[in-house]
Amino acid sequence: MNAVPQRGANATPGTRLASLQQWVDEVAALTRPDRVVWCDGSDAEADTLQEAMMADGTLLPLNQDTHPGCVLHRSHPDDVARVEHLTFVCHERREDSGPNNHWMAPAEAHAKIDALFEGCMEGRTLYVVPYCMGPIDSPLARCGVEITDSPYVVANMRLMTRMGAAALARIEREGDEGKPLVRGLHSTGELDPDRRFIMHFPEELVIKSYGSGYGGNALLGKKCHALRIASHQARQEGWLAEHMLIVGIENPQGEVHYVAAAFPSACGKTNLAMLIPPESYREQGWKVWTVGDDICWMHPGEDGRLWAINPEAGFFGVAPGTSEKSNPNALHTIGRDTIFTNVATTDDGQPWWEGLDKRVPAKDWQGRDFDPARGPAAHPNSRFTVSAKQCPTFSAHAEDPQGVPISAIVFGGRRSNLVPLVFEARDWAHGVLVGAAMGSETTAAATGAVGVMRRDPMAMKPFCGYGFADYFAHWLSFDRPGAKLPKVFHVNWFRKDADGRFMWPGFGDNLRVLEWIIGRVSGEAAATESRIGHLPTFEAIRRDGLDIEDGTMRELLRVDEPGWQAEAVEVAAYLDELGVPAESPLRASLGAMA
Ligand code: SAT
Ligand code: MN
Repeated sequence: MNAVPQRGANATPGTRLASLQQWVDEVAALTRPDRVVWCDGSDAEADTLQEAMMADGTLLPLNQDTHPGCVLHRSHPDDVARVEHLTFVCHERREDSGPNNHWMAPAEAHAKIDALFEGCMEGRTLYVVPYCMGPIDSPLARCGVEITDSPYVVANMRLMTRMGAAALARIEREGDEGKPLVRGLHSTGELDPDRRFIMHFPEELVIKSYGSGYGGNALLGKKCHALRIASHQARQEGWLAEHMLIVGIENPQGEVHYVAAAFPSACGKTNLAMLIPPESYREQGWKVWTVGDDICWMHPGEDGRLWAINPEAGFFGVAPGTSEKSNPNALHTIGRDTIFTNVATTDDGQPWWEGLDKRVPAKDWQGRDFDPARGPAAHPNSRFTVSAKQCPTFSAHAEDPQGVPISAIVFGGRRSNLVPLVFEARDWAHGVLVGAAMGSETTAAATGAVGVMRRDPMAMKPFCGYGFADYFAHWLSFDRPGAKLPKVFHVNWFRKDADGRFMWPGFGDNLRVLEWIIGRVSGEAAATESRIGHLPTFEAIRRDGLDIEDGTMRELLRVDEPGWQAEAVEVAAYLDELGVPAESPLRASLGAMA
């Protein structure tokens, strides 16, 4: 056994940061790889990695005439999604992880997963991936290092983060200043669902992930670092790490308002982040700019406003349902230099998924001849990984080191009844309550019953790195003298009529609702009061060029009093479940609603 292997011939020479070098050496001694490669993020390195993955079948070619630079990865069929039941948040004290997380004592968790890591990289290469979450020169950005034995993970991290030499330089500089670093260790292991764990140690800023190569389990910069670990750091340092898209809305006067929005999965987050205005709005000069589609870090600025960055550099989006109608910007974005995972293919080697178009695919996501009797051709959670820079609406300010100022925070869910198209919270505490009470009905995309309401506070249920009661208290703490907080709203694009038809067209027409929201921020848009907050007046949402009857619009903006009283009872019970104390301002806000 060679305890500490030599670095590979074509590897960069490691780091001058002794603590980092020591950790990498320790991990190499535990996992026993054949080679250690320090990733520099260069094109040459990416090309070499891609060639090797093409040669061993990790990546498959796609039609280069129609999709230049695009490749296909087929994962193990048992490794296609995040695994919440195997995901642990290991604070020293169980109560710090809250009822919203699976917990294991840190010592036990380390012992359990380290036993799996022992010798797991024999015959493999250990890649050291230094990365920066956020623009490389941003004071709001945070760095990490992921060690992985998966070249597919390296290729994805290169698109999703600022990875390589520049990140390592920042890490070394910050190391000199004694700043902390997030360390993540990942191995695909045997891809055996019985030997799989995703462990987080917030107090140590450590992540350990074994047995999965899937995005949210394996690209440790994403949910593991940028949400679970970062939410814990943010609480300590006075900022917010949120599961939110960031979008800039430009009005005909050329003013841009930035909106951050949280939705549970299957509510069209990526579509909203890349919205194309309806024709009549386009003619007037309205524009929508994409800053991020999944994660938002917000810091209070010296001016009292919240300033936000997107910590990611790319999109890891769900392919099925993406089409010329639902999201032309996304389709354009993924026309080149994209990694597709678990999509189907046409007979001429183009990527294909349900909802794309009317063609019939040749091969399904597992590479078998397509047979509709076996279910969808593309896996329902099939994905594209692509650089955000390729998005036609990518904001010119997305990489501003100071971030963008947030005018409004929007919460939303899929609710077929009760919840109006849009309402505005009365104040910050009420807004936090609206986020805490967020819920969505399950869709066919997830396993289990369809149409069941699941609460998912701020869309953070699987991602909050500490207990929800403490998380809400942290949110409430931003309301302090001098703060100029964004207004908080709730939207619901998914109301259905008695015949089960959607009442609101959604997609680009959602800009009509965003127009009212930013109108409220600038003090121009009209509202009426209700027990659930401020609602648009009947005329306040523009309907020019839209075929919606008055009665439908009235229903979309109606407050169903008995229905909301019943909802308030359920929310109170949910807050009890999460351990929200009786004296929390959330309780008073809820009282005003009931
Ligand atoms: O499944 S991931 O966590 O990788 C992506 C997502 O759920 O947004
Ligand atoms: Mn997400």
